[in-house]
Amino acid sequence: MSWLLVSRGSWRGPISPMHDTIVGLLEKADLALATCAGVIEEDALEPMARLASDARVRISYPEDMSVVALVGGTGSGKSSLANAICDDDVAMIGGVRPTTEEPLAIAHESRAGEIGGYLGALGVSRQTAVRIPPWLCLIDMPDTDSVEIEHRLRVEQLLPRLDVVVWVVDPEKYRDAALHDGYLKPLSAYSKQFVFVLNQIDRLAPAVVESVVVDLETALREDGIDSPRIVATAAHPGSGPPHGINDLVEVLEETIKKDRVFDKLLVDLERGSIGLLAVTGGTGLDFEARARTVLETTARMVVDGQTRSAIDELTHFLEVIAGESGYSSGSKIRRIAASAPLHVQTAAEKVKTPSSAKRRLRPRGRRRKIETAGADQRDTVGSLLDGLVIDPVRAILTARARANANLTDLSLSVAAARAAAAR
Ligand SMILES: Nc1nc2c(ncn2[C@@H]2O[C@H](COP(=O)(O)OP(=O)(O)OP(=O)(O)O)[C@@H](O)[C@H]2O)c(=O)[nH]1
Ligand SMILES: [Mg+2]
Repeated sequence: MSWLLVSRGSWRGPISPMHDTIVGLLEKADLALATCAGVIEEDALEPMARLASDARVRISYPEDMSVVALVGGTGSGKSSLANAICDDDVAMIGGVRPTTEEPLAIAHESRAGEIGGYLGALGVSRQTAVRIPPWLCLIDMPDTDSVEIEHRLRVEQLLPRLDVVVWVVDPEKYRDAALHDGYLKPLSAYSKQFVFVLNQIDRLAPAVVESVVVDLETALREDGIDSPRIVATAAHPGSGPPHGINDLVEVLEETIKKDRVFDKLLVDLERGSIGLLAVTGGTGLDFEARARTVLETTARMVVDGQTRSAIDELTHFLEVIAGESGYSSGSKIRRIAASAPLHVQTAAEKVKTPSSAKRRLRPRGRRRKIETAGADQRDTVGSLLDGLVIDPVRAILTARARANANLTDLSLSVAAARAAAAR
């Protein structure tokens, strides 16, 4: 992959060609969000809006530095791993659990300033600069299985905004259901951004390590993670130096190499747009033809004095369309359906139909006149109901179709960008 050197005021390192693609996708996301406003409830739009704004913040910071978090249960050895990677005692490790209360960010001395603003935006205020690889910004996180509910919330809040997550497990808890069901299964779409560490292998007989790694791999595959990257380490063994740390750094470097910052954003955007497409999809294509038929039937019923049947016909149609539309469009259409009887009655008042019985008694010439008058009346009723009832529904469906078109465009563009990134 070629890298461009682009000046961005203060130089922040090379910008990947994917940068422009992401900027373009975020513009499409903005457009889609704007057209979804009023079509989809704000609550449903919020995750996508947050995602787009988070992504914008992320790409304004160096893409050749990756924010890598150490995540896992208490006592698995996250802080010990951070220390071993830095070859320094930056993080407190301990026997009193949970030890790490607040996330601690660790970056290279020469580059800490470049990423500090992003860490601040993530709410990571404890930051330290040491000699770790310059492409790495490590975050030692509080535990995921904590009795301290705040720890869990912190981790869950940060997870979507990290570039790479290192899941640290130990030989006892690597099959912990809370980890697999609570985190890994729901997050398996992001597995390209995951690295797994089986720590504390010094506590296992050497002959057993391999089988535990295989068992962990099986558990991860069951979570939907196809090719998990697993590294076996001893960050702070009972005796001797740490083990497997270089392997871990190598795997991290490999994971980060290929535009991983962007992979994550693409997965997020794809998930977001597909989720919203499900809300806006479906209805609309044959609406006009169906509406015309219903208006003709309803108008005929009104002119024939069958107001009750006309009301039933029209409201039934609106209920069907509301059901097909669902979500907030559905409830808006249902509100229109509720006011439809009133409009049908107004239309009936307007044309005051002579009964068909009376019509049959009239002489031929007059009857023809009445038939013409009936057609006029049907037109009057039809266009009245079209304006009062069908038009507002049409407006709702048009807005929905516009939102759907923009979301489709976004999701197709994201899929194309993902395919290009995979090549
Ligand atoms: N034997 C052995 N002990 C380890 C290893 N790594 C860490 N420990 C010990 O495990 C305990 C917990 O380590 P920490 O690094 O504090 O664990 P943590 O995951 O940061 O824990 P929290 O901050 O509570 O989430 C400490 O007593 C460490 O000395 C290892 O590889 N082998
Ligand atoms: Mg810790």
